[in-house]
Amino acid sequence: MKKLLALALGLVLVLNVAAYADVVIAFSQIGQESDWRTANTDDLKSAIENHPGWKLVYDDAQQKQENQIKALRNFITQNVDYILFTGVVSTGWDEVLKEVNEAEIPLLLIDRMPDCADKIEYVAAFGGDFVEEGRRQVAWAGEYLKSIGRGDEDVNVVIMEGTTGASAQTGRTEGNLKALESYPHLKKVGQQSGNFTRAEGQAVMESWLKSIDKIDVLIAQNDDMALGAIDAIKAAGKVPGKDIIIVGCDSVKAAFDAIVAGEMNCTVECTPLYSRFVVPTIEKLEKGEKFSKTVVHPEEGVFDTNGGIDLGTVKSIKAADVISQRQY
Ligand code: GZL
Repeated sequence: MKKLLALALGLVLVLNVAAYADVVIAFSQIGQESDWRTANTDDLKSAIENHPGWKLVYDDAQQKQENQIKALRNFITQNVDYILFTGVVSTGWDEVLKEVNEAEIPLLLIDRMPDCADKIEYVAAFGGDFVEEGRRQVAWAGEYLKSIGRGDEDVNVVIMEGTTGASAQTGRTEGNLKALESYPHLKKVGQQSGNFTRAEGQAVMESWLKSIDKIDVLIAQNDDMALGAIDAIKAAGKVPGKDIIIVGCDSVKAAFDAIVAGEMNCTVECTPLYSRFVVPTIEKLEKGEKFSKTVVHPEEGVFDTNGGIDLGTVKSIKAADVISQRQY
């Protein structure tokens, strides 16, 4: 009788533990280089940590690829249930992501795509259409200048690129340069990386202000670099948003504040809020649903001083009209 009781008790214990076994979701994050990245991290961490029965294993790589590779291998060793991954650069992931595949851990690509995406297995990918975002930045500048009667004036444009080799940088640069072909009066006089950070954006603009006679338009591939450039422009005694037209990307709150203050002219949206895609995908996977490598590019907006600039795929919205609704 005692043995039977002990057996029953053991069974209840095992069932109990099994019922509460967490789904372990590992997230290899690039770092904390920008407001966009912070919003992306906060959104995914809180959604996973607050989900019943889910546990987060998080790694901040401080923008170093070797740290991400180490983190991915640790996730494999810990035999986590899912891996979320966005790469600081696009190359150098083939081997470690194949190891993730061999470990049969479902991989979800967030934000940036690795170049080896076609050679590895992943469940789904969620990220901006970076080429279109780059196109929109230059098209906005071209259309804005036309709207203020400067469409036929040759103007000098500098392009401040994101982290060299990141898919967000390569995509936006492709979109920037392609769009310049449609606006022959926009003359590119500078192109340099500010590594997606405010400090480096300020440093690059400081050096440009010393080395380039006249800058009329700054295309900054994220808002943090645009805000750093604004600091440099003001320190040089020039008026940002007027002497130099400033177009950012990401649509973070600080950019809306700068636009409303008249120090910035436009920001092209690229949402960092991916939990709305990731959570339902994992919930479906937990129920046994299958996926075939879907890629989702969320629809985005363009925000500027006055609104109404038609970019073909989207018309700009007046930043002051929506600033109170912005979440990050
Ligand atoms: C874009 C993302 C970029 C942002 C930057 O999806 O990868 O990285 O534009 C961030 O702000 O650093």
